[in-house]
Amino acid sequence: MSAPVRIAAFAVGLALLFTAATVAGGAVDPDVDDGSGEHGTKSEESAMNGHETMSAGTEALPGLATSQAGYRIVPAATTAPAGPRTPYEFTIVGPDGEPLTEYAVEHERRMHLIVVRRDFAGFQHVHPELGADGTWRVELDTTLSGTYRVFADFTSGDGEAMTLATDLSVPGAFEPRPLPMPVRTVDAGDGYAVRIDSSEPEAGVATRVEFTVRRNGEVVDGVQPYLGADGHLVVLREGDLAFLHAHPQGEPGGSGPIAFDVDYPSAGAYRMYLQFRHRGAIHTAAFTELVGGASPIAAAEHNDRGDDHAH
Ligand SMILES: [Cu+2]
Repeated sequence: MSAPVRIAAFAVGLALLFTAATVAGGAVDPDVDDGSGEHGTKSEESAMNGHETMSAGTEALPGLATSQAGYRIVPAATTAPAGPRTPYEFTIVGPDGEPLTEYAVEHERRMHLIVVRRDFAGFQHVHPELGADGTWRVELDTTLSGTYRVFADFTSGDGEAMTLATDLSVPGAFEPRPLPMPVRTVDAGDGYAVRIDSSEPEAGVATRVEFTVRRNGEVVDGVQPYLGADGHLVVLREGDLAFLHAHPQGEPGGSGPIAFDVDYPSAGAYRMYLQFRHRGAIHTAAFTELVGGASPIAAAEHNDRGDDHAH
């Protein structure tokens, strides 16, 4: 196909996808869908009646709230200077109003802190240290200016598992990055490439997602256990950055692809970060997945812009 023909075909495909997304929009948004196709007034009625607004996929998705079950995340500051090693402190305040000091160990740690800029740039997964007074401390890479989402993933000493989130703003010139296009194989740096394989992702059904790690072209068999599994997967929904828990399949130290079951709560675009350990180092591979009638607008925008944002 010549270049102009390919571009034209791409534009037509885009238009079709845009139409499909517009049509599907009402059907896939649980807050709006009432089956009648009359979205405006009916959804307002539903909201007022309080029914149909808590259908599957909308209730208590992790990572959308600063508080849950009486627990809340309290950052020492909501802004931080730009820099590669920026101190960050926070506490989890319990239902009794006191900083929580008792935590259960999950995936080998008492606290998992996931930090990512709201446009999915600058992903970090760090493990803060707990002070005797309940203050968690860690250093973050805030080199990129903009607003970050900070997810505290933990289980209280009482066994309450939750993901609380808050924003962190870093002043300076903000260069938003469009959502990367979905591709099957991504570069994870240091000679590593990771391929994603999954059945057609569908909202509301556990989707098996498998990752195959290659190093310098050769399949790596037997990655080292990391946080009690062969890999760690963080999945975030575009738009609101809902935080999905992915469940690793198989025993740590297994051979073959690294497998997870992912529960996508809705159609949409998702960014997922696979972390694995090989030869003593942690590597991260980031993927974009489009689930069930997702709008690829943001991804297409990226395609139009090409490598403008590659530094
Ligand atoms: Cu962690």
